[in-house]
Amino acid sequence: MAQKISALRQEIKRHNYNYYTLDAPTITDAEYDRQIKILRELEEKYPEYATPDSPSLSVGGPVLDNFNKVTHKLPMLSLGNVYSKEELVEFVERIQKQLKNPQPLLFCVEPKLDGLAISLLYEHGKLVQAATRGDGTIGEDVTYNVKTIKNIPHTLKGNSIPRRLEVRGEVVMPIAEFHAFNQHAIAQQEKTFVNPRNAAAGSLRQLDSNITAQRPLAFYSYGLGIIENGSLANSHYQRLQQLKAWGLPLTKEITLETGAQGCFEAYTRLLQKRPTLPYEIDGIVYKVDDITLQEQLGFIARSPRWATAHKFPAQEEQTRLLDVEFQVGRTGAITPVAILQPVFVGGVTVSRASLHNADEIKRLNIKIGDTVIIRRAADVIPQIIRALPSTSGEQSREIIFPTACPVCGSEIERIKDEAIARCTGGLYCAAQRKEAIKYFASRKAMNIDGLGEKIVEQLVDENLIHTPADLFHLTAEQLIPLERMAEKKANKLIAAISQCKSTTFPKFLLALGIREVGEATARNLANYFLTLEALQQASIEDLLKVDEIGDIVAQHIVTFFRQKHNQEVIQALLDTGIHWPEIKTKEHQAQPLEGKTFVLTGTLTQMSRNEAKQALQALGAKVSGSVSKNTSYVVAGEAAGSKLTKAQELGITILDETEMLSLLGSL
Ligand code: 5U1
Repeated sequence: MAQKISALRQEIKRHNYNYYTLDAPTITDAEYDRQIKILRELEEKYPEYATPDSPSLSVGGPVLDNFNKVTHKLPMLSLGNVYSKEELVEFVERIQKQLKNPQPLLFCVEPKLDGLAISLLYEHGKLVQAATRGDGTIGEDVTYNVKTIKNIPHTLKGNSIPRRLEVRGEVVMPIAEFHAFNQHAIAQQEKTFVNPRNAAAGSLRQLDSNITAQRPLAFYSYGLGIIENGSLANSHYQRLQQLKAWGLPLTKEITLETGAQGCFEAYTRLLQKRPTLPYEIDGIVYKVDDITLQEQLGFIARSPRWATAHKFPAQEEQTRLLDVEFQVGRTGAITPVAILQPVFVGGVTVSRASLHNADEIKRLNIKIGDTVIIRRAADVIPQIIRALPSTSGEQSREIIFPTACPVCGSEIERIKDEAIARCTGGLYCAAQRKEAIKYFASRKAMNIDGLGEKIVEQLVDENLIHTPADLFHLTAEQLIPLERMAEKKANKLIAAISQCKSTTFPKFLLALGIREVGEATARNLANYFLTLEALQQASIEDLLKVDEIGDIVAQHIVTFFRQKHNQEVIQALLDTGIHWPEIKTKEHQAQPLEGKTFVLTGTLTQMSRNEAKQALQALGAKVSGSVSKNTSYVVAGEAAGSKLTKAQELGITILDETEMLSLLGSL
């Protein structure tokens, strides 16, 4: 029986390879499904023959509470962009100059898939871990989900596979599968996805991998991370071909091109081919093919100098401007919003677009009834870029900016030299109250789980709350009559409101919604003043001593704390029992690099050596001028010389600038 099961597994794996990697299936889907079914039945009957890499396990793993974090040993970088042939030529010339090599360079050219970047770690040829890119340094462990993607091999095939091998690439939902999935969802009255990218991301971030298993995802490799105990070709193109030989999927459109001209021709070809490709792409990637040259070129910030993405032109569509609504924001800012005849552009249906302010309306010279051009580049909010002049005729109607707030009727003021017009109603204005409370409850502020926008709007409309402090006096009985609110949900929300009372000082400060005080400023303020009382009493001069606070922000802060109703709301919030742990003074702050000695060598590109020294010292590190066996890390910038060689001889850990920055960022 063991032999029969093993043979069936081999056969199914071969079909997977033929179907997903070679795009050349040799059996029908129905026959494939039948074989999987037989294998599952046999494995159930004979559990003693179960193996962890069985193709039957490609569907489903345990349901998780949340994803574990994975630190990428080598950061997952992002790509710089070029948008024109001129910028491409400049990119190539820059490289040639740096390499002091006027000869035409060879580039590996690949489609840039519009999906989700992922890292696959193979040990002894077995897939042991899969992680999302995350912030480039820390991603999420999505191993169970990735194992359900049919064209990802659980075991590599062939010879000379490095002992550890990290493969990087993109997970996508192919366009045809995306449409089929959505059609099915519509028929079942289930949620649809707005575009293939969202579908891929949403499917991969499921805690239940059985759900991921039902989503038609595919993976395509584009590079490597860690390579241990193995040698690979010195050409990026050859390395990709080697991945293919080991069973990893590649896109079909990868080519080798010479110089900027060759790259541009590939760009033109791919742009033409774009509508016929099975997956969505948003550009093309050019990579210096020679790995030694890549290493010489190095990185700038979090992008390699040896590669760039050439974005395809943003996607544009035309539609009609049906009306303009005026929205009132948290700080009273009045934003004109275009109401559009719905139009499918850049992968989503767009029916509204911000017109930003009165100046923008003037600049665009648009009227209600005009035909307008909407642009929605990948991942960017839709924009009206112009009106078509021929259609601005008699039926068009002028857009009139209101002089009174559309929500509370208060006067609208526009401060000289400011583009934004504001309602002067303050917390008298229901719109501002709603936005202030939504902001207070938001994830980055007090993080009240379950207090969505619709609930806040109802609570304000029903006069159940006027300020954020009122949230803490709500009862489940008051919530139950609200729309789509049952007893269980109401109790859960009351518990979440109560739970949020335990917070941090920066989050509380952020939640107050002081103008221009975002997360970073709130953190700086908290670290400087340590207590709310000290901050409340701060003068403009005191505030200007805080990192990155200028005149305008300082003025907003002072004005905020001076206002009586703000003082009352703060007191009411504190009276509910909101509290946070004391902030430690600089001297008491953790010194995570205490006991470590760093040596800086070579030229750093993103900060001066002195800045790097100060940043390291601030975390407790010692920075020395010479390498010895007591050195913990050597940070090697560009053109590092004898210190780097000595560090290599002594086996000391060497960090490049990017790795040092991620280390600093992670502490
Ligand atoms: N095809 C392709 N996409 N892509 C994305 N190659 C590629 N390379 C990338 C990224 C972010 O980064 C490496 C050059 C580091």
